[in-house]
Amino acid sequence: MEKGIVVEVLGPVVFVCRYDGDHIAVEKPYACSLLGKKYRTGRPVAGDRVQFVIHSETVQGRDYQGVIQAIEPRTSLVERLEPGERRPKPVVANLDTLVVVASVGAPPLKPGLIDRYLVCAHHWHLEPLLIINKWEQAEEIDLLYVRLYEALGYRCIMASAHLKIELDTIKQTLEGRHSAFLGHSGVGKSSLLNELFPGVQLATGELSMQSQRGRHTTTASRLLPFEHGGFIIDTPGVREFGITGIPSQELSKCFPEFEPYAAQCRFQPCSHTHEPNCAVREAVEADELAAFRYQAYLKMYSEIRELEKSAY
Ligand SMILES: Nc1nc2c(ncn2[C@@H]2O[C@H](COP(=O)(O)OP(=O)(O)OP(=O)(O)O)[C@@H](O)[C@H]2O)c(=O)[nH]1
Ligand SMILES: [Mg+2]
Ligand SMILES: [Zn+2]
Repeated sequence: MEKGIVVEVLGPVVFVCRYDGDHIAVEKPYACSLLGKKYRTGRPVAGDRVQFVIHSETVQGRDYQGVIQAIEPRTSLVERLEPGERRPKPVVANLDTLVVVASVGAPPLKPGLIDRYLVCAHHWHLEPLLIINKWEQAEEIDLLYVRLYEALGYRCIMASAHLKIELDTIKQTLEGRHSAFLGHSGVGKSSLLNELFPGVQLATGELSMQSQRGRHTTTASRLLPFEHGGFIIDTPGVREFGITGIPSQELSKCFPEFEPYAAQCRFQPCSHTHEPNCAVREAVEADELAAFRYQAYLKMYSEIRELEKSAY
């Protein structure tokens, strides 16, 4: 039996490199098959640690070089709900750092989406990092948002894949870490990774002229190992990110700036939506808390409540 890490999943084929917990072997990944529905965690995703047996066989006309025997327990799992879906879609596992990639210009900076990823990072105790790409197109409003996130304690790197700005900072920050690039389609996740990992040629896409949105160029997550340890996983971009797996009463803990106020609410617990003498709402009204963050909270809260109600 070998220990490995899942670098990519393409349909029924799970690509695995050997991994001793420290170093990912520099090798062509083994194309592995799955043992039916035998895994408690469901299907493996990029970042999963697995046990596999190296063994050649042909199944349904496909050549495999191994079989996955078990998926090891996950330390974290980023999952999302697609619009209209009920079942969460797992995206990546076992991160220690969640990198939210956004862009300015096209697609424009979307704080509402950034906040969803930040919530996810807090829930799983992942270190958040914000990368704002295409910074050569930044306008005043973009800098304003960056300053707000920085004031909340989030580290922001303003970068440009095209002009090769801040690429060394990104590399130095993420080397040795287990991270993934998550964000809206078309912000330049794959473009940045092509610059950070010479020799890797991820597909990158044009923005559609009509909508100025990304076109979902990346369709499967792909793990890229650093030479001296750690990795970054490229993930397919989204248009929306439905929160899943976070109970409504835990949501406000994922907004760290609410915490000092939440302790002073009259009702405990307080949902900070309608209760009288809610210190969080009062702080928003007094401009002590950023209104856009509170709006993001309310939106996510009502979405989660809807799901919770319909689950009964
Ligand atoms: N102006 C500008 N354009 C960039 C920059 N980086 C990437 N782009 C362009 O943005 C578009 C989308 O880039 P991708 O790397 O495919 O974006 P992505 O985030 O991987 O998109 P998905 O795979 O769909 O999630 C391409 O046309 C890139 O050339 C940049 O720094 N500045
Ligand atoms: Mg991509
Ligand atoms: Zn409250």
